[in-house]
Amino acid sequence: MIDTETVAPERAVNPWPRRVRAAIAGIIAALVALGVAELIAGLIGPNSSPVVVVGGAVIDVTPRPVKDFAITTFGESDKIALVIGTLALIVVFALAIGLLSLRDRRIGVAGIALFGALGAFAAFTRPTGDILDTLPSILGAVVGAGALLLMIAALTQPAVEAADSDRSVEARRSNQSTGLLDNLRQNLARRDRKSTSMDRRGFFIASGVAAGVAAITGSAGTLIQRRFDISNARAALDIQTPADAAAAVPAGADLAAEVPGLTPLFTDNADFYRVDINITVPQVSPTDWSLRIHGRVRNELTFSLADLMSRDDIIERDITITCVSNTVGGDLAGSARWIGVPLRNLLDEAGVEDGADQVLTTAVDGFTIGTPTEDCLRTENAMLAFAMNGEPLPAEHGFPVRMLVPGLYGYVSATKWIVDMELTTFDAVDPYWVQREWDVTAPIKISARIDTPASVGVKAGDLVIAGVAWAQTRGIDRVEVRIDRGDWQEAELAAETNVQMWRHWRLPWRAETGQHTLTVRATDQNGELQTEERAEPFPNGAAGWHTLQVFIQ
Ligand SMILES: Nc1nc2c(c(=O)[nH]1)N[C@H]1C(S)=C(S)[C@@H](COP(=O)(O)O)O[C@H]1N2
Ligand SMILES: [Mo]
Repeated sequence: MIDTETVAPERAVNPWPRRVRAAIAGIIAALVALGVAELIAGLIGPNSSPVVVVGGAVIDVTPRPVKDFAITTFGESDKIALVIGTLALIVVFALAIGLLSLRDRRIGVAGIALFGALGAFAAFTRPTGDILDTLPSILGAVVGAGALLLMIAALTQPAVEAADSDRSVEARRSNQSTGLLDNLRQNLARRDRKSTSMDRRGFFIASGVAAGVAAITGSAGTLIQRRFDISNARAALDIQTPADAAAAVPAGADLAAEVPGLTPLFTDNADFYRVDINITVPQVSPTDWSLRIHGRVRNELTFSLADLMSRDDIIERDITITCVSNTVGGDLAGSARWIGVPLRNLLDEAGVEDGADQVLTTAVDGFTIGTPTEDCLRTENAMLAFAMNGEPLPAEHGFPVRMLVPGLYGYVSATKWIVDMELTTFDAVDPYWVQREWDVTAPIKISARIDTPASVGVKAGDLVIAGVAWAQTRGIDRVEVRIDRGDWQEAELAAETNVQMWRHWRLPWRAETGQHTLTVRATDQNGELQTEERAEPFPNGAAGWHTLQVFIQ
């Protein structure tokens, strides 16, 4: 950095010009503010951390095309990308605040106050926010501003006064006798001689202490926040296979062992795609959890987790779920063995009133989903699930309870961390994504994906083209593959697990060296052929045939 402000002698002595130190002061002040805020958030609750609330607010107001871009570009890492982007912005602002403070420290304080106000506003306006949640941002900003003032003072004050109290007392005394002007002259002379080394030392002490405060408060906050972690409570839950267990997977349904590169029939929990609006994973205590069913019902009901888990109508089913943001050939789909309570039974107990056409569910993250009441009542295996592949639901996938309605995209059916179910109408309320212009109802479209061979690095010879196809609730009837400009060839369909699961398919291929184009299309059991016409995910799911360019060596 080029420094034009400092005088030549200082530059000669000090390798870090004043502006650089001011910028560092800005960054350290920001870290102090964030550290203190994390500590307070540790006392109040993780949903009051400024990083979390500001990130959440940013996600909420991000225009749809940007959000789509983030989900498809960064995939699972969209949240990490957001956090890194936010931190980069904070660093730039903090640098600017430090530099401007050198000119006028009121600007610096105003800058930090603005940040604090933003954090407090975001915390208060979060769906789950209240006035207490503004404290981390406010207190963080106050302490951060104090740290900034101390560091900037060390940079700009005549250091000799601050450092040498004897002299300043003497100076004050002489003030009275010899007058202000003389004294000023003396001071300036001393400052010329000493300021360089002294303000350096003062600054290093001030910034070192501040950095220490940031580190201690930040790590203490992170440690304290661990007490909100539910992993122990989750591990303590005992998942039993219910009497109404999933049907055995038929022989020949799973081709993954025979075809390298093919997606497993069941997705490991650890590999399961995750899509939601949260930066951090909501932590819901299973003992505190309850679900209220209310609105246009005859009997308002409340269930605890124990209530649900001890029922005698529990089912276990294999279901593939899919995100509406999945692009053609994308991987925002996964299959699991779920255990839960049939939604129909719970709604019957509540007694749905006529005309209540929307089941509006709300989660702890404030997210809302609207599902047609008709689908909740009629779709086989629509459930409130509490287990996934033999374990309690992972925190990422909605622990302790989530909703599943086979055949509908996640944003209209798959409420994770669900706590509230209100029977209402579509006219009365728009849920989260509908407010952002996605379609009100969204059945999953017929899809087929080529998993293997890979686009590059494959040698000529006898290969297998294989993948998955899904059309939940209708089932897959046929998969066809076209190689280059050839005719459509019918692929071998693996045995069907059930109509709510995706299905493996494969086609042997004698591949010759060169570039080839592979295209796949599926037909569902209603006889409907997957449309060739391309559609983007917005507003109700991507469409079109998956096409893959492969280079055979
Ligand atoms: N509480 C909550 N539930 C949610 C969401 C969310 O943002 N918050 N996202 C939905 C969307 S868009 C999808 S595709 C599925 C994804 O479920 P998964 O992360 O378990 O794969 O969760 C749904 N349930
Ligand atoms: Mo989704």
